[in-house]
Amino acid sequence: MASSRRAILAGLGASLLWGGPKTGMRVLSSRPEDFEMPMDGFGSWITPVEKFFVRSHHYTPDVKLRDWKLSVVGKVSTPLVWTLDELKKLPRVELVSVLECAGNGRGLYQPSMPGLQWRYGAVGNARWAGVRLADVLRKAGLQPGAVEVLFDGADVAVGAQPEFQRSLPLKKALSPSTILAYEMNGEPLDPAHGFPLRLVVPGWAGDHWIKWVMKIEVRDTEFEGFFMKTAYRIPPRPVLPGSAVDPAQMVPVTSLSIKSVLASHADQSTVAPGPLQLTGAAWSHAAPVVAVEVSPDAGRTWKPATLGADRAPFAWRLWEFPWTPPGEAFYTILVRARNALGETQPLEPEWNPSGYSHNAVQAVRLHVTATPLSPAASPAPGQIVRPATLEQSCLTCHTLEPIEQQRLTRAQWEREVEKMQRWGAKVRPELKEVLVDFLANHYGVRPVR
Ligand code: HEC
Ligand SMILES: Nc1nc2c(c(=O)[nH]1)N[C@H]1C(S)=C(S)[C@@H](COP(=O)(O)O)O[C@H]1N2
Ligand SMILES: [Mo]
Repeated sequence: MASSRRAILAGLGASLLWGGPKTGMRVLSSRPEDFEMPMDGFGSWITPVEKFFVRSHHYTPDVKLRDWKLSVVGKVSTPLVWTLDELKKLPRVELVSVLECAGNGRGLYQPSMPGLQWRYGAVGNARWAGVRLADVLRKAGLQPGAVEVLFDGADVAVGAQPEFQRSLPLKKALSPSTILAYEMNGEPLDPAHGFPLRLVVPGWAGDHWIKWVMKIEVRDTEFEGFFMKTAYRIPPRPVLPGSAVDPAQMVPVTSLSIKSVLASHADQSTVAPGPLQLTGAAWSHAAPVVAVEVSPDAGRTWKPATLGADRAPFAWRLWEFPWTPPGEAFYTILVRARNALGETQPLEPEWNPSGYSHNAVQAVRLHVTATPLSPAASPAPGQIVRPATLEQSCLTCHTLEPIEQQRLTRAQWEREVEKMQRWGAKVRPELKEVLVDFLANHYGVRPVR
């Protein structure tokens, strides 16, 4: 597939898309595009495309429909090569589902680990329309011995970075809710979200939702690529925070965890006495959310929130909780959700080496007072003088954004620089120390609260 994909990319020379951040989004990287949904995105049941988070390991490919075809190959009796119009002749399926990145909440873990520092907004809820993957596979005819289905998108790796390719076990691929979507919220997919075709795997973490799908390969052996065997894995049981775990000892992140977010009020904010409306969203995997509970007193008492009327099997549920603080005080408000299996959220995050699946109960501390303190003057931001080696070695494939959000120890920075060197970063050996010192001094570990 690499050859036909490269042929498409060759047609556009170096003009890869750079859509740029959308209003209100938190930019974790402008290129590759990694944008986090602002907290007000939790205010509507369907997340508008302009607010929907974007997570891309490579640059966004500029796929032209006239060049695009879907091929289905491997352990099938009739390999297929289809245009989008041909694909659209299969029955149309629509569903509303949450899409959440496995790394959502990584920035909340202590100790901190390298990776994009997502907080709450690497998640959204959209209406997807397309065809069942099972219908496509049936047209091609599965051969005996098929065990999994591998997907390849039109995006290409940056430098020597591993290619983003992932597989689904056959059972999940054949699930009636697994679809190849060509529409999001009633419109053709946006380029950042996988135009013209993406995989939708309701209930499973976002890394399974392959964008810009061009090739589907039915396999009789397990795919061993980097994004299956090294990335997106989690220890089967919680480990000592900060420890390293061999990927072979870990299992793939599959189902989402039960989770709720309080979005209406920011942590450590100040409000005047009087009635408040606390609101947010809650979601789970295949088992629906049945309750959201709020504790306005740091966990002593819990009361049910009211769930919104909009619901669908894999969608999030909005919730609201009217609350009048009983007096001026500093309140710690906790929120937790429960699903139909009785699963609920842990009070404390369970650390894992890559910072996946964060679903600990969120605490929002509110200062209720009629006489707010005037905010302390924030210290003038120190002018950071960047060594020339940073520009030359690091700011060629991406900007400073993915670097400056990290809080890593010197040893972690050294490993990060070496990883980038393997991907193609050119670091002069005599300047490596200077570079690592700079990174550790400016983007070092956060002070513990
Ligand atoms: C050959 C291109 C290239 C160069 C040069 C490069 N990077 Fe990267 N880097 C990438 C790509 C691509 C990503 C995004 C990876 C992803 O999202 O999966 C990335 C991501 C990162 C991240 C986010 C965390 C992670 O590991 O994904 C950090 C931190 C980072 N780079 C640091 C650096 C530093 C420091 C340098 C200079 C020594 C550097 N990069 C040079 C390609 C490069
Ligand atoms: N081809 C391709 N598909 C991809 C990715 C990617 O980098 N390349 N990122 C995955 C990850 S990790 C996530 S969380 C979702 C994000 O989808 P979104 O950008 O539409 O929100 O896409 C997935 N599909
Ligand atoms: Mo993700």
